[in-house]
Amino acid sequence: MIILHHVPLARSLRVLWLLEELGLDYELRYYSIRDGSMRSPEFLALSPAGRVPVLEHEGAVWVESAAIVQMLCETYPDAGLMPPPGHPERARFMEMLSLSETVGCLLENLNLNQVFLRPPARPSPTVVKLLNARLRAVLAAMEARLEGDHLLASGFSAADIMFVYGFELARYYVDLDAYPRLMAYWDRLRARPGYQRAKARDGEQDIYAQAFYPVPEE
Ligand SMILES: N[C@@H](CCC(=O)N[C@@H](CS)C(=O)NCC(=O)O)C(=O)O
Repeated sequence: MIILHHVPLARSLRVLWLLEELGLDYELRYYSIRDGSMRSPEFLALSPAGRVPVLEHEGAVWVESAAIVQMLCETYPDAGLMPPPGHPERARFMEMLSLSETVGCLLENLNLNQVFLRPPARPSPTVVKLLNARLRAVLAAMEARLEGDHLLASGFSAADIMFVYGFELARYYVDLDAYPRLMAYWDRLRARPGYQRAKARDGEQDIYAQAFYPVPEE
């Protein structure tokens, strides 16, 4: 039995999409960052830091999306979603897993400042401006680097799943039209049946109340 503990539109969406690409049977358990469900003793017993994703798989409990993605790709190698050790694209794949979490952490900090902070606390316009510029710098670097249809020259891999999740969420903070190659790449990935099945099961997100969060005035 595989159980994915999931918050709609959170990093657990990466694992959800990968489970769909792998064609595995799994149960989804839904939580919200806002309703306290991730602070229950039952959830904290699985994820002591109170975060998703959590994956229960063959009797083991996994946290950290990049580690879960790597473990699943290694456990189900026939899907060919990760270059094995020694493969010429292995280093690039690992780099993309880490880079995806660089994007994830920038988004997390923007979320803290612009979505989750409650009055009387107020975001620092200077910090938000810096975070936003850093996010745009990573996306611009990826726009310049993307040469083919996917992050790896050999085709679709779990690195695309890791990265595109953050690219999609960046739309709340930056104008994605500034990255036409990444937009075309996103369109290609969105057309995948596995992506569409994952989105159909993702659930209603309650993180973002606006379609776009501009940098606040100084
Ligand atoms: N590096 C971790 C980050 C996990 C993480 O921070 N998840 C967020 C959702 S995207 C979370 O659970 N936040 C809950 C909270 O901050 O209370 C991963 O990739 O799994």
